[in-house]
Amino acid sequence: MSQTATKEALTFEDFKKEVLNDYKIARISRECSLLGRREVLTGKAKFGIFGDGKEVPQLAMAKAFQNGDFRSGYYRDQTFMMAIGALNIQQFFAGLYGHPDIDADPMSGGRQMGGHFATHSLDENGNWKNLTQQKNSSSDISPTAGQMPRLLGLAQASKVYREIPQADKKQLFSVNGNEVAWGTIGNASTSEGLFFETINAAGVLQVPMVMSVWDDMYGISVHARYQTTKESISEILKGFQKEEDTNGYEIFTVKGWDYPSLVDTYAKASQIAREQHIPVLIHVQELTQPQGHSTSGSHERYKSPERLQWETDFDCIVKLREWMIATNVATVEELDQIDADTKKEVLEGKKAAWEAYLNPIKQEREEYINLLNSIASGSANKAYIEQQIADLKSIKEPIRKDILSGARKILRKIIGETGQQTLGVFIEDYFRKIQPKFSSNTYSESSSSYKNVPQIAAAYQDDSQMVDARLILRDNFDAIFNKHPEVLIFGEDSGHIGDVNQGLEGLQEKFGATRVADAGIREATILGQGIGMAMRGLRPIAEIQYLDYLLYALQIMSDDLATVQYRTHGRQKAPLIVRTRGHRLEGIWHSGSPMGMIVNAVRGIHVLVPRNMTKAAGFYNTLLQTDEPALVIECLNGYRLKEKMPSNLGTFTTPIGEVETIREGNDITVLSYGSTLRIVEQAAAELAEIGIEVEIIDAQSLLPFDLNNDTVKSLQKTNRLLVIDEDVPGGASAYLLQQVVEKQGGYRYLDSDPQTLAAKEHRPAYGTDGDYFSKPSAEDVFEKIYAIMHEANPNKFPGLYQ
Ligand SMILES: Cc1ncc(C[n+]2csc(CCOP(=O)(O)OP(=O)(O)O)c2C)c(N)n1
Ligand SMILES: [Mg+2]
Repeated sequence: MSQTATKEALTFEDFKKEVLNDYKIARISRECSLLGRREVLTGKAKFGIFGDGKEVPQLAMAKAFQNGDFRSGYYRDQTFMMAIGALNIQQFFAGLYGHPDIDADPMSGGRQMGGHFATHSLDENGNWKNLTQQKNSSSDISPTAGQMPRLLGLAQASKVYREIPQADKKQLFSVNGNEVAWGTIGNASTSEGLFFETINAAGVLQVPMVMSVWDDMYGISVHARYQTTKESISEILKGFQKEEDTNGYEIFTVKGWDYPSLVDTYAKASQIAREQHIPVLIHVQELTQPQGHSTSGSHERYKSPERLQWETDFDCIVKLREWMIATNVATVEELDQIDADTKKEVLEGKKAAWEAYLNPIKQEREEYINLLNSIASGSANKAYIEQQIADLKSIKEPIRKDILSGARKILRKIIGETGQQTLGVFIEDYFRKIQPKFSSNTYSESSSSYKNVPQIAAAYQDDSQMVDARLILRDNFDAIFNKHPEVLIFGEDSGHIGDVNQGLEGLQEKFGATRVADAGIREATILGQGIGMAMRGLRPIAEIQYLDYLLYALQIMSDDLATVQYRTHGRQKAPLIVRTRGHRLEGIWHSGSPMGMIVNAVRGIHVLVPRNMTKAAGFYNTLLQTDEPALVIECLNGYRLKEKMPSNLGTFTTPIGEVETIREGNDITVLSYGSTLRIVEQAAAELAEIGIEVEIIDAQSLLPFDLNNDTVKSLQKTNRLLVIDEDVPGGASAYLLQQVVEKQGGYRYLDSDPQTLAAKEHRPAYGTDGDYFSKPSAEDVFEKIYAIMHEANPNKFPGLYQ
């Protein structure tokens, strides 16, 4: 053989090996899907949604996927995860069973149903790993297209790092911005607004994003003709095609069963996105769903016999196999051997996963039964307990609920017996041990938690000036940008004019249009930009112009941002700061204060409501020292009020989770926050004139609220509580009441009804009278407090309206 021929032969051998390996991964993945479905149908797992029918394009995507890259995808991507080495058979089944251990189920530690994938960006202490040396997947969420906004940010991070390499201080996140963010989405889910919003934004931003649409013509039972105009997403997105002198996309279409074309297309897409930062859309057509959508239904109900036959014929693995035989990559015998081997391998992996899941529980059951036996022997309820033991023993595959629910029932029966204490201790210990498996990591548990941020008060000099409060924010942001190269801010009108209230005035000129940037009117993807960039080590501040428009972003805050740490068991984080401004100003959509809705939707995110701009600036300074996401709501009517300019800009902090007493008094405690405080202060001054001394507490941090229990200490002195805000009745005021009366035990100190004063139930009307008749006024506050005092001491405070 000549040298060239040897080389060619070698290359063919290498190629063959690679394809055979791909085939093997596809087969493993398929076997997992088939066996996974059976595990659900036999009751071992609760629900299954699998990647069968989508294996081959994912192999192609994995080939183009490099270290440092990120995936943001959905539940069909098991083959991809296997191909990049992030998911093995045992882990796949651990996820399906819900094994609540992050080492067994690295995707979520049993918290998410199977099919929701992730890699670990953080080590077990919450410190960043070097993401440039591993293949990364952001953690999936179930709401369809919810992965899209985050994808935009993951892609944008590369662009930012290419331009500002010093933002990657420890070189953990990027090598010259060469990383591609790979999105996957089902054809039907492209109907969601989030998909279109993301597509447009990425076209504007020109970021290295490759969006794959897995098209199987269906979204559960609903055919493409009800989903997509012209039944083709690539067809209708043609206007996004980049032309010579325009921005835009490269758009490819490819058949999902055509292995060589797929490999080719993905290689091209990767290069275009990686090198030129041009987004790419790959419409992968003619995919199938061999087992239907999920374990909850069967596709024979809605697919025609012809369609079902076509799906059998065009199954991507069948086609890959045909191609391998036709091109002499493998013989039928070789492939049959692989099929047989993988079947065995998957079966073994499944068994190992089941045992690893079940054995600890069985062990716990055994220990519990031993304890019960000893309790039974001295119990008047011996027969009952023994029956319980027999019942529990008869369960072939016990779960922890079986143990606990039985134990708690027995406890009620044996009150007063010697075994009561033993069993009580067992139950409490068991909860202490097991509960964290299901409840840890709602907030950061790392050393960068807000709890560890040192407090620094705002400092003033003799000649410190009273200034328009917006200047404090502006100059503090200036200090922040100087101090932290990884910080960037973006939002509607945030760049060129420096935000609608000029809190960023002049900063774009100083720090550049990447760090202080205008964004399109698209709140959900502004939020997503922030999530994705924060997941890649930047410290984004996403600006939502007005609190009233946060609703567009609230879904993604709630579903994605708030759950990042929880759903990854602390192995991913997105320390994004969301900046907005709200509370009373003018009319229905510029006076909103829907704080109850927000605090109930975003547990996992800090919700901070500073009463002035110094407090707000202090919150930003605190947050940049933590690794947690937060929402900061500035007072819309406070930018032009005067505040004293601190001298330690960028340094002073406002504590998270602490209240501040801003007026002392003995008669009643008024708890409030934000813009309402100024009205409360005015009323308090008027009440002082008639001998009622109000203690005013600024909540300032709604999530978390008053961790030192300072409010209840105030109640111990005043014995009266009124919570005032401008949310709807029963909104955040009800939340605060629950915190003080129930959580802090405030009811014990009350001599009067605890009450709330909120805005009207409707949205605030326009104009000064609209405000007066919609939101609490100083007179409302005065009279509400007066009425409480009247009830307590009618002689001293005769009724106002008789
Ligand atoms: C926002 C939202 N609405 C509805 C659902 C329920 N749901 C889950 S998957 C799905 C169909 C998705 O179809 P497609 O995007 O084509 O993906 P495929 O499953 O076909 O791969 C629906 C309606 C959901 N998860 N999220
Ligand atoms: Mg589909």
